[in-house]
Amino acid sequence: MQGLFGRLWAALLLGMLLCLPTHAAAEDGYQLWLRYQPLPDAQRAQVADSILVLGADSPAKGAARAELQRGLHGLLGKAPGIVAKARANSVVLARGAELPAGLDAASAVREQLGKLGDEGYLVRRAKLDGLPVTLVAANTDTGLLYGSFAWLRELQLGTGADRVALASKPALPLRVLNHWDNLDRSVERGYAGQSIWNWWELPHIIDPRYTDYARANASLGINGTVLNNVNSKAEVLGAPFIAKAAAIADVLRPYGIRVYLSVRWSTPLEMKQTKTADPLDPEVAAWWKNKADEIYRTIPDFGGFLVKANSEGQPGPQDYRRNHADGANMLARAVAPHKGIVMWRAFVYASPEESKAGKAHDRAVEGYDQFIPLDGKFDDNVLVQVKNGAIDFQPREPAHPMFGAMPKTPLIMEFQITKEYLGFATHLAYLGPMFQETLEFDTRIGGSKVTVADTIQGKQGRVGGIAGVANIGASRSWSGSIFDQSNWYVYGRMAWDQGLDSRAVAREWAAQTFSPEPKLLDPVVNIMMRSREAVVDYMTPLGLNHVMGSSHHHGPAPWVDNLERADWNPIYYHRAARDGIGFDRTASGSNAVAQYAPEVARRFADPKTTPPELLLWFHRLPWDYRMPSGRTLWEELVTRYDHGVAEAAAMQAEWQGLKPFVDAERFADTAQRLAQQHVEAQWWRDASIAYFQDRSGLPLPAGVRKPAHSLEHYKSIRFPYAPGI
Ligand code: GCW
Repeated sequence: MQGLFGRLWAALLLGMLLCLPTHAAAEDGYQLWLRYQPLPDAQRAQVADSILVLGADSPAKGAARAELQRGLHGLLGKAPGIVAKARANSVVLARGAELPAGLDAASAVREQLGKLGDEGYLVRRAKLDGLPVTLVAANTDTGLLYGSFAWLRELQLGTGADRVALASKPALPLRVLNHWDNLDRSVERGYAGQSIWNWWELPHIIDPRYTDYARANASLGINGTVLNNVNSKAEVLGAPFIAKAAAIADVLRPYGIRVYLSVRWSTPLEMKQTKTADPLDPEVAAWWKNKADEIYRTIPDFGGFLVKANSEGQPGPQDYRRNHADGANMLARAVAPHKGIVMWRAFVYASPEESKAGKAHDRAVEGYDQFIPLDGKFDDNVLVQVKNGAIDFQPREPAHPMFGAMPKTPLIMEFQITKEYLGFATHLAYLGPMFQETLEFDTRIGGSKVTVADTIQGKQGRVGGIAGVANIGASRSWSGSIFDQSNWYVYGRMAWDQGLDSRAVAREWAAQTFSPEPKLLDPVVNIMMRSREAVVDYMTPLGLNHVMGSSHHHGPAPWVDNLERADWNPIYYHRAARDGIGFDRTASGSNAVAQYAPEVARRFADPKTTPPELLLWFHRLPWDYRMPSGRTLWEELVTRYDHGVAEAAAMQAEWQGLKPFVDAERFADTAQRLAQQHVEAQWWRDASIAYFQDRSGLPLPAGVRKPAHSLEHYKSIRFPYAPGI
């Protein structure tokens, strides 16, 4: 009996212990990179324990002060005082116009602020009334908020308070997230749970999470968010949804974030308030003007509209034989009186005529073909939003030829942060190197170096921008996995500064997300930096693309050949047969290479000068084509698949070594995902090799492992309930 009681007691005690909130239990990823863990003793010196905010109060200053309070409380273990007069080491927030008389460096600060624009900031040590302080200065309250976040970031990275000296401003004025969130809270291509926007409960019930969302974005300098899916619905522009959007805008405003809406072209027609959606019809234009006025009455700083028109079944001006400029300009005129903008997407892949004629074409040339003739025809407040590559967010694409080809039109870069084609939230793939690769791509427009980043900086006094399709959802970790948070992070950091190095950003993110301990940082950064290339290798090596499962895009399906449109089928993209593989985009094929500047076109026109990573994107080659490695194309392809799988295994092994440095919860979650990634990498490799071997009719190179199953087996796998569709 006693034994049984003893055991019961022990079980009860254990149960109680397990229920106690422990430090590790809090590490579910919710805090993102804003964890503010206690600083080591050596680093505490001169970190402020008091905050002095100068000048008139404002919501943005309030947000900055609240973040400093939260951050310093975490870093120092005690709440900082809010003071009315500087104390030793106070952190002092002041706009240029509010710099106090007793500040020793005032004129130098003013001079520097002169170069930092509306959103830039300055953080430096200074003396105020003879006392050493940390000064955060900016020209606007939003700048002060950004400066506060930047200072907290430096402290989290381990920089001593006396050594922090920052001056920064964003290159691009428009740094936005695109949510593909539907009104029923499902998220197109979302792998992190439902939409964070609880449309049903809005506008009366405000989830505190909206504020944490705003904080996370403001910490990176993201200053706009498109709340709803580009596959939009007319209801978005009904009064109830405008009120909901207004409630979100109220929460985001202090954080310098404007809201935008995706609008459906045919809205007035569907609402039965006009008889057509022809952009040149005065009744239609008047409807949009009234609608814009109505929105601005409730959201005075509303950003504007994002539009997906005549793309993938969405209605648009071409339905009325008008072009994209006709459509964009009509909307632009509706928002122009309120200083709003229109972001018009260039993701189109066939004109109506061509679809009708069933003409064989190259999907990669469509955006350029439809938009380049319109250069110079867009109103001043229209920006054309271009995906990073000409097909569709593949693991690797060459930069879209539209960058650099529209000298009179400001462009927005559209990256996809959510990993629709890179393993959802299961696979670890840090996208920093991919973003960097595109931004650094040399368009050679005009014969000298002009990077893609240069081409989005705005033209002729008109601003450019950058957009990222969000990977944010209602899951506790926001992004579905811890490492997917790094993709939100690196997007935001590169949106602020396109010159940042992806490795440095990975380090920054990892230091804040886990710890600045080098024994942890080096391996984590190593895993991150090899991860995207691993995915490319086991999914789409050598420039292959669009070989994923139909519609959900999960897993390999290079064999698919029966979809309604030719250019939805994987076989359209890889063209593998007995005599070779790849898409000929040279003059003997679609001549898509001619859309690049001559120097770039020349490089891509010749397989010998095309980087192997893009070989089959531009060329159709025989299986025995000799690669720079000395291997045949077939051998090289198999080698790359194997390499991708080996990399997935190596990432998994490296993570195992990190157990002593990572809290149990995040360690286990990541370990499970890496294990599953390895399994799926094998599957990708096996199914792809089985299929391409069937096409090429070639034996496997010596020593290469046979696929685990028959091709028929891989073809039979179905995923009727995959997420994100
Ligand atoms: O990548 C494709 C996606 C669609 C998406 C479309 C687009 C929002 O598969 O889900 O639709 O691109 O960018 O419009």
